[in-house]
Amino acid sequence: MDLRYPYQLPPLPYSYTALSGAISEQTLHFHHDKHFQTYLDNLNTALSDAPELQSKSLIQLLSHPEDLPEGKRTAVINNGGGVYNHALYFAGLTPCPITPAGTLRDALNAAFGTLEAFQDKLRTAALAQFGSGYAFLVCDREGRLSIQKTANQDSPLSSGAWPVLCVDVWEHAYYLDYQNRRAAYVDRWMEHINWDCAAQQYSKRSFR
Ligand code: MN3
Repeated sequence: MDLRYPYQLPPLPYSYTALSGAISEQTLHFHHDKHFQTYLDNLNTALSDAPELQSKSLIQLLSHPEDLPEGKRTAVINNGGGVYNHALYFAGLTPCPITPAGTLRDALNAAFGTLEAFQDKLRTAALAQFGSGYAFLVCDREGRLSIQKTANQDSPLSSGAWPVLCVDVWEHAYYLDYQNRRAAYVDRWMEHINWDCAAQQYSKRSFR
C-alpha cells in the first residue's frame, strides 16, 4: 500500500455487515470510521507544517523513524503507524475467504510447515501481546516469513520487516463483540483472512 500525504480514509472494501458473524457492523463503524479516521487526522495535522515529510511516502517515514525530526517522531510513529496498520488490517479481511496460493503459500509452507502451524503461531503472538498492539505476518528481504508482535501502533517497517498481514488486538477492535475474550476474536478473525490481499502485499515488498 502506497499511502501519501494528505492521507485519506480508504473506504471499507466490503459492507459494514459483511463480517457480522465475526466482527459486528457497530464495531466496523467505530473502528474504521472513528478510530482509523482519528489516526489519519492526527497524522495530517502533524505533517501540515513539515513539507519535507509530506513528500515522503508513509512507508519511507515508518521505515526510518531515526531520520524523523525529533519534534515529529512520536507523532509519526503513533499516527503514521496507526494509519498503515489499520489500512492493512481492514484490507486484510474478507467475507469470502480463500486459501493461500502461489508463492505466498510456498513461503508459508517453508516457514511454518502447515497452515495450521502458522495459525497457531499467529494466535500465540496475538494473545501474548500485553495490552494494545498487533500480531503480524511479516517477511524479510529474501521473502522469508515470520510472526512479529508489536506494541501500540509500532510498525514492523521500523525494525526492517515488511508487513504482509495483521490482526489488531487493541480492545477497540473486539471489545463490543467479545468483551475480554481476545482468543475468540482472533479465531474468528482468522476465518476471514483475505489471502489475495496478503499475496499482493507479499509480492510488493520493498525495503527503503
Ligand atoms: Mn484499531
